[in-house]
Amino acid sequence: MFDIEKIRGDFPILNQQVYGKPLAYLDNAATTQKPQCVIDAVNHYYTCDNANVHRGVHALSERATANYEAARQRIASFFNARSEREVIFTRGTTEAINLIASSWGGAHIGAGDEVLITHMEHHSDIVPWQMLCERTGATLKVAPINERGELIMDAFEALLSERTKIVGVVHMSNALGSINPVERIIEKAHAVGAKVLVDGAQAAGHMAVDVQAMDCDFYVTSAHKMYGPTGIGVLIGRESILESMPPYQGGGDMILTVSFEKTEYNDLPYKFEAGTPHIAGVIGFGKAIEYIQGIGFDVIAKREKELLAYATAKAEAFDGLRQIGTAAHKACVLSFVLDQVHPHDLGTIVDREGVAIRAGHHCAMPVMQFFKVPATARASFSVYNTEAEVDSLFVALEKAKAIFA
Ligand code: 7TS
Repeated sequence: MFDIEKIRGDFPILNQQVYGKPLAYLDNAATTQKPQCVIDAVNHYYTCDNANVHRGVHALSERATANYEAARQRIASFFNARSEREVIFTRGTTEAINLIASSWGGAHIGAGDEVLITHMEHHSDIVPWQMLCERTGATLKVAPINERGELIMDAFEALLSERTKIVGVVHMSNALGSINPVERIIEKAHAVGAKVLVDGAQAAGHMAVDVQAMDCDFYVTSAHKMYGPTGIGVLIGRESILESMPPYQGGGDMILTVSFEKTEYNDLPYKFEAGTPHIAGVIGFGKAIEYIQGIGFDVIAKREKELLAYATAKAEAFDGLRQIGTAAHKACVLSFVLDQVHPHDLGTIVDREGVAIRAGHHCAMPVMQFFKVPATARASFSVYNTEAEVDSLFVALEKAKAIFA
């Protein structure tokens, strides 16, 4: 049985007022809130176990290392990685994509090669590829989207050729909510010999991801969008590919031996984890995954689908509101513009009503350019949200409309 009061009780931050109004936190695509168990896990690490990992001989370091590696195991099994060797901790999605573009791209991309992305990528799946192309003389190709905010598959396939070396595709768009047919994309890309990186920053907290079934080469995501801490994320890569890649950064922990003549790199996954990692973050990430598993994606997805349907029906009935992103297959995101009200003004007015949304380009400026809007207002939902919070949003929108009428 789904017990919303129990779930909301897990998130202490939700129980507060802003400007004298109950908080309605509808900015989950930017970052989700953290349940008490994640806060406690981070707190416990610093209170009882704080020590560096992989190097100490003392009890605290052994405990810290055991908890750090247990989190890796949990995350490996959550994403169905082939082994923990495929699970590399990064600062987040952004760093993971930069790691691939720099390390894999640096080794495999040259003049005349092509990198293929889509028009709905987040800047973090655009700019690292632009930097790579600038460095190597490769070309960045962009697969188009339609007016609903869906990838045009025929056009995507037509852009694939033996020149395509890697495809970067977002699993779920943060600006539109569109969910891409990643399995089909991967199958088509592999048919021309291209590798595929899937940006799972938005998707991984909302749906089960099985990297083996998906058959992606790289899957990347951020813990903070799945109830975990900020500053920590993961790159799951195919072991054979990771083995062939040079390290991204040099330093401690990523080596076996160092001399001035020759340095021997460490095995996977440590080869890509230079320096003292975000130990508390990893432990908190592991706990966040445990929290998700405790509720289950069947429950989470059903609840979030209900919320999106409820909000979408209200949006359709709202005079002067234009939705940006109406894909047949979408989740959790209601992006929109209101006649005569700039999204930033909208964001500020609804904030005064206790409703937290995001207004802006959502680090997806090409999406804004496609829809010919400077920005959108975006409400994004999580399992702990309620229909009453959606109602608060629409009451606040009515106020904004009245102010600007
Ligand atoms: N990719 C997608 C699809 C995203 O939504 C984001 C963050 C990133 C990559 C980057 O993740 P990071 O954890 O490395 O920053 N998206 C958003 C958002 O929509 N609002 O704030 C951050």
